[in-house]
Amino acid sequence: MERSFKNILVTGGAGFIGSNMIRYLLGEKIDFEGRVINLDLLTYAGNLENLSGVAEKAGKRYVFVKGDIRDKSLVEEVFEEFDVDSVIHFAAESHVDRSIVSPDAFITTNVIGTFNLLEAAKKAWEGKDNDILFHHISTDEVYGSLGPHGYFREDSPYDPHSPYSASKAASDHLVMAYHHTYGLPVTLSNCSNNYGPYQFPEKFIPLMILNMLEGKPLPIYGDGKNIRDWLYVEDHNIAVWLIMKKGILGQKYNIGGENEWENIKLVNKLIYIISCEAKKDPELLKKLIVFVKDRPGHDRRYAIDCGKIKRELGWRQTVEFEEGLRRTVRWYMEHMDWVNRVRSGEYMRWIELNYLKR
Ligand code: NAD
Ligand code: TDX
Repeated sequence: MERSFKNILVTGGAGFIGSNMIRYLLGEKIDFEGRVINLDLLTYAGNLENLSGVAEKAGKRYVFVKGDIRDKSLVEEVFEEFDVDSVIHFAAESHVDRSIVSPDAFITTNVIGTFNLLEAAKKAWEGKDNDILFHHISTDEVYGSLGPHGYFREDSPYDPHSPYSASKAASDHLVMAYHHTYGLPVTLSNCSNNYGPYQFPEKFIPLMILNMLEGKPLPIYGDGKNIRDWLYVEDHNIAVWLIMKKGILGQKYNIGGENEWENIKLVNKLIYIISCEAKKDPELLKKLIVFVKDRPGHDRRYAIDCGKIKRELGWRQTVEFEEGLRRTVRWYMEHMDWVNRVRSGEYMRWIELNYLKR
């Protein structure tokens, strides 16, 4: 039997994956007619422009609340006011490099924030047993680093290496503990590296695209042979929705691209695509590559075994990598005004003026 929901609380819905998820939830492609409540603090990574057009089109089916998941009473209020029956918890500090420089917000948002949401869900849902669900969004990084062989499976041991992945691992454990101890209906997914429109330009793919378009250096950490498994963001959203509808309570599902790339090979692929899409000389783009000091504790390889979600829920990746990269490159080329606003902080100032903190 499939679950159905009326009021889905999406945390971090103004970020990269969360905003793509909200477009998906309120779009034509799925069988959801309820309401989405987007709770987001609008940190440097959260941008309401990522949802432009959504509120107007969705009418009463979309509500935005500017707020902090670290604020326990606010989180409880949101559950009560909007009769929340399900949560898709994206909100997090998400950039590994930032977690190395200043880990504090990673601990407070990713760990305490998740704890507050679990407590609020437990309180709000006591006595209810139908179609309620807390879905926690996590990452493959909790499993640590792989050598040249092998894959992360759902039963791989946790071995996080950065303050970011350690904070995500802690939140995963809390989510599972609330299921085992209190019977809270939860599901959890661990996904590999996402790419696509609206990704903040600090992350590898948008950073490389923009630096190529602007003729800036392309900084490659270490020897450039670290490997990531890339998935188009919409395929992540499709997987999350399948888990929410049909996933087994208390279980986790790995989601991955089955698409491993060494960083340096990926940069060369992007050079090829940008030379076609933006009519740039590939030889000049190659000259922009600079090998820089490695990230401390840099994980060597991530690779996901996503056999479980394929077998049990019938999920498949739908966007082939070159097609996804071309779409992404075109999106950034057509949205340079967005890029300039999120990079300059202009948008943040605008938000301060236009949204009163609750
Ligand atoms: P993002 O950094 O683009 O967005 C995070 C969002 O959370 C932003 O809108 C931000 O304003 C909001 N936020 C941050 N702190 C908050 C707080 N205290 N209260 C309320 N809102 C807050 O991140 P993303 O790349 O979209 O990642 C979303 C989730 O997916 C994260 O949990 C991340 O760990 C996970 N994930 C990301 C990837 C990836 O490749 N990007 C892969 C696997 C899992
Ligand atoms: O300038 C760079 N140069 C470089 O070589 C940057 C920003 C990154 N890199 C390397 C580091 C990684 O090997 O590229 C790879 C990808 O880096 P990020 O985009 O920072 O991603 P990663 O560290 O792999 O983490 C991402 O995937 C898992 C997301 O940021 C996390 O939120 C997610 O959980």
